[in-house]
Amino acid sequence: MKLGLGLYRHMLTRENYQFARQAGATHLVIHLVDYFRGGAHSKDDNQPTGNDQGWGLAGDANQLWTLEELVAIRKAIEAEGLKLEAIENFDPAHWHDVLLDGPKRPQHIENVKTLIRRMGKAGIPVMGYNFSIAGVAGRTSGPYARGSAPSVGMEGPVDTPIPNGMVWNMIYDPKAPVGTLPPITHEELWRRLQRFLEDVLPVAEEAGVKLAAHPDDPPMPTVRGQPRLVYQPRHYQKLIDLNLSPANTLEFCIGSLAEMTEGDIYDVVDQYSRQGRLGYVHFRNIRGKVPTYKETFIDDGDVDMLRVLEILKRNRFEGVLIPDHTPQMSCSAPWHAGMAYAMGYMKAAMKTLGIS
Ligand SMILES: [Mn+2]
Repeated sequence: MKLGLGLYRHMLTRENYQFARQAGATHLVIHLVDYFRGGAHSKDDNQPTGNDQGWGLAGDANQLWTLEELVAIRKAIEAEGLKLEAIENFDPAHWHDVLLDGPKRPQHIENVKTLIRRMGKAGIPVMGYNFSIAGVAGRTSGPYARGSAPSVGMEGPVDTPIPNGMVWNMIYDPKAPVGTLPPITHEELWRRLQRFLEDVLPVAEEAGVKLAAHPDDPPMPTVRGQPRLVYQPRHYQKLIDLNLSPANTLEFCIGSLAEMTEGDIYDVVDQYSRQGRLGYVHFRNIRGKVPTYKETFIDDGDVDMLRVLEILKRNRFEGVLIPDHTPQMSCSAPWHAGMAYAMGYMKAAMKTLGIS
């Protein structure tokens, strides 16, 4: 097992690569979608929650991530002694009609295939994604964690409809006609996922890239009037069984799984790690269940993280663990301090269990 750190787009700097290495990381997971562009949250916040308008504007629909930029980022990361393990999340600008089954779907499937081929060429082995209409919406932020540390959570369901031109909590068309997205059924959303996997997984296999699916965050049956796919642990089995390609893997989020109302988190970790289908792991702790839960410091939630690690070890998980999100700490570098705390805990836990 390997220790990694996740960095948002605006954090892809030499200083942050060095910070990750200093905190014990050997691997990085990076975001190329900018969740902080023109939205309600500033870059200082580093914990996007957004409002009814989501995180803000999606990227440039006509500009896919280029092979050159992917290679340049990988090299800059390697220059600081780290490996680039994964990119997390597609930009809604590039694939919104895959999620929405809209008129641009053929072009958007080609976009996804192109991005995966470029990742393969650039030597980036995993693509994390979240097949969701509402995306990470409906969370609140506040002084929820130990010592009044700012954190995120949920305080009841959010069912405000999604405006036209928005998907996955980002605006891809600011000029869309006034109105809201019509609701669809759970079955329809599963059908869209199945088509996506059938179209893209053969390309991923050929490119040597694994797709890794994040569960719904927050894991509610519906958010903003739209269905969710993986809001109970058993839905992950359905996702794996939909397509037997070895490139069909999971971005296994302990936090989101523990927020779900069904299942025992240790059984869930055992069930999926035993099948060898974990792409990488979000190693995060929480307190409570949907629709009222809070993200906590890694040692302070409902989940015994050492026990989770023990199960992953027993089932021979060889991939990367990252802290996902953490509460922010009261100092001049709130995000970095929170991450350094989680990384130190994870490093010590791994050492205790004899994981190198
Ligand atoms: Mn996660």
